[in-house]
Amino acid sequence: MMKTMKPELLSIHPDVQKALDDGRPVVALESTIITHGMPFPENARTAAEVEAVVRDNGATPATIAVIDGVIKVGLEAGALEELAKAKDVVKASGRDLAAVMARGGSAGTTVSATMRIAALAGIKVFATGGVGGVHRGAEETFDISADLVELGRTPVAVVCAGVKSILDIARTLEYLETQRVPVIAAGSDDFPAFYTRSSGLVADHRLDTPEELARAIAIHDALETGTGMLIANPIPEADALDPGFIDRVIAEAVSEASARGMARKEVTPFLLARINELSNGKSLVANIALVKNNAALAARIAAALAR
Ligand code: PSU
Ligand code: MN
Repeated sequence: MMKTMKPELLSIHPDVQKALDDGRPVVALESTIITHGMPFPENARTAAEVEAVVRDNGATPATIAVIDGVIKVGLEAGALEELAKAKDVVKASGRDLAAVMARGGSAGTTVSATMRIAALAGIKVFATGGVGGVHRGAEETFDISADLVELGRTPVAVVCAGVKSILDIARTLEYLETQRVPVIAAGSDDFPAFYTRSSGLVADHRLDTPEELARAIAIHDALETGTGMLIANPIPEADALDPGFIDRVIAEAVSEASARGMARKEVTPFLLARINELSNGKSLVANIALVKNNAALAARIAAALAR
């Protein structure tokens, strides 16, 4: 499996390694959501709670990050807390890993980097909040997340709550179609929009149970297309935000970002922080709820896959 990554570069936590060796379910978790997606201390609390949700639903959590030049698959509680507090960590997509590791640095891993590492470690299911996508105005800025490219070439199933309307959702779905990435809504006809249960766009496919989703992953794997899968799990009804309210907040944040000339990897963290401020923390509460909801579904899918 790990052909080129020596243990001194990629270290798998013994609990995770044992679960993998025994064929028990494992769920990968990203860390940019901790380092750049949420403020301290909510980020630290959420990271620990998400791991607990994965365990409660029958799987072993493997939070992935780079610590002092080493990729960690599965973090100790102390390391998670330190990462959540740290100010000098890099937001690493897959392309950033080599340079950060070469200088012994630390990084939160985005969806693209976490997928790559999960694939190396042999983990098939990954839970997050939202994936990156095609940004609004991408025809001018060319801002398309590396997450989408990775989904097109790394066979890991990513459970998310759809795509935020900081992005151009329709174009994001077009890109995923071109990249041959199956997009499946869990228990819904519509593709969800992160803070709300519907983006107004119909999802390509709907499957209703963890067992069906696991079957789809197994079949997709057998097809050997090499692509990932996007499983879009709508935010629970009780936690969803009012669409009119959050749309106004997002529009304001997006226009501030472009007025300030935000570009490249700064765009998404800036928007998330601004949306949290402009919504008086409501977006963060919703974000935490949907991540836990995704962690629970991912654990159930991983459990079904292991059976
Ligand atoms: N969306 C969120 N929270 C996040 C991110 C996206 O609601 O924390 C992070 C994820 O790690 C995702 C990354 O992979 O942002 C995408 O960044 P970019 O748009 O720069 O590709
Ligand atoms: Mn970008």
